[in-house]
Amino acid sequence: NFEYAPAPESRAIVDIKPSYGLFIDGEFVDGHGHSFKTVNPATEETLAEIAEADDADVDRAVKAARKAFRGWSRMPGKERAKYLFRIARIIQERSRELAVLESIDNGKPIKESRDVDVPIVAAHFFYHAGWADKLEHAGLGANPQPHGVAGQVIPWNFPLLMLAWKIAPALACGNTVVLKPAETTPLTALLFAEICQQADLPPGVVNIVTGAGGTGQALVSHPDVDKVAFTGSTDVGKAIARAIAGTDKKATLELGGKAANILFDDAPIDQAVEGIVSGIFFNQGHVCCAGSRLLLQESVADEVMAKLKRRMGTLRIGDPLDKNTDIGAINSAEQLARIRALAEIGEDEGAERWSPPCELPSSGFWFPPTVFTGVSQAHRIAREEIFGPVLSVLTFRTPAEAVEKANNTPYGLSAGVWTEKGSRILFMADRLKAGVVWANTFNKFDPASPFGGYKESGYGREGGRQGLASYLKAGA
Ligand code: TXE
Repeated sequence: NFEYAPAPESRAIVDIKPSYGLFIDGEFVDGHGHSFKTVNPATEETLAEIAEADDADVDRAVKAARKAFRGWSRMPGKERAKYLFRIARIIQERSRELAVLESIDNGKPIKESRDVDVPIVAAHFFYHAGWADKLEHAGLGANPQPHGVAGQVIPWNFPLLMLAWKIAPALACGNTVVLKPAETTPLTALLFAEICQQADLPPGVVNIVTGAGGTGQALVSHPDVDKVAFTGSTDVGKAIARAIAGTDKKATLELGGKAANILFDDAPIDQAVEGIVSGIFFNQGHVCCAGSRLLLQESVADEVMAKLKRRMGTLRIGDPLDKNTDIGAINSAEQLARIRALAEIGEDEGAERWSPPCELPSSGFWFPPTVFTGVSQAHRIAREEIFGPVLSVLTFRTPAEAVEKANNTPYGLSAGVWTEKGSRILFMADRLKAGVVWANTFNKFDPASPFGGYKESGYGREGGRQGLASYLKAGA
């Protein structure tokens, strides 16, 4: 089921430079440190050489953000709104370019970057532009104030979307930003920097420092950063919490997940199978809220598994720029190694592994859609975030058992419930320890809906009024 259909015309609409500097104080500047390469995960081709910001570069960026804070925070909200609306419109105008670049650097299918990521990115800027002159309604008193300089570190799974989740509310509230994109996906953040220039955003309001974990560490622990926002692994989230302990920095951490997608016997099964498939295979499963555990009511388990396997057999894996592709490339060799290792552990622990027959490209990083049955709660593939296209299936008999199994994880980011019974949706939503519970759908996002976790999935909310409040201090 694999057809390789390169789309050179798509590749041609992006202008990837051989090397990139840092974006500080409204300009691209050279870093003092080393550089690193970003590669196309579908081909392993080097795309560009990227500056690695060292401590002095991070300090320069924080100083630029501090200098810009004075003017930006005092600017009337309706003026800040104009800049955010302008950025949102430019994102729409340059949406094809952004989508293609995102797919090239990240490996995700173009139909996802084009129809999901980039439209939601624009929606985030529009939504927060609307808030910029209405902050007195954020629920924090008549005159809430921004924190100051926000140091933001984001992952590689939704490079532009995570940037929008972080930058749009920060700017709407009058903060200035230094953002570090992930080392494997810096290109769209650097294109966003160009968009800031195009929108005439005052210099220093947004600064982009590229680099790996060391750059992120220097940023979050910089003494002049007032607010830290991080999305990434639970281990790094805990390290950041330790690094800023004892300071007065505010922090929001959005970490891993191991969501249960729970299917009851009265569910609309065909619709549910679509939700299960997109729940785990969307974005190659590189999704913190992915429905990576499927909980099936025993009486329908065989029927669902038969339909699920048939549907998995129709998924097309391959060139991210082919608009028919359903599953693109795994973002990096490191992530592929992690997925492979956990899948092997699943087999060693006795679960049954199945993938549809599929041919994988010979270069690049690929993993077939995979399902494990016969999984018990003790198995590592039922407990640890795999962050790849791998689904672990468990069964249950009663709603209470489903709740117990769904909550039996250190994480608490999301869950899905499939049932025709409204009362059962309420029963489950009330008991599931998850920041979001979807009913008869999965992976739905809206800028007005707060998103965030319980337990080791982190703290704080992004999106909606609650997300906005995390960028404000209570006022008079
Ligand atoms: O994450 P890291 P990795 C999970 C997922 C994945 C695993 C590892 O399970 O398999 O994490 O991915 C920066 N101080 N998630 O290694 O390292 C880093 O440069 C400050 C879930 O890529 O957490 C990057 O910009 N920053 C997740 C960002 O943190 C540091 C999304 C995330 O990278 C740092 C990604 C440090 N000490 C991975 N070390 C989700 N919640 O969606 C690294 N970074």
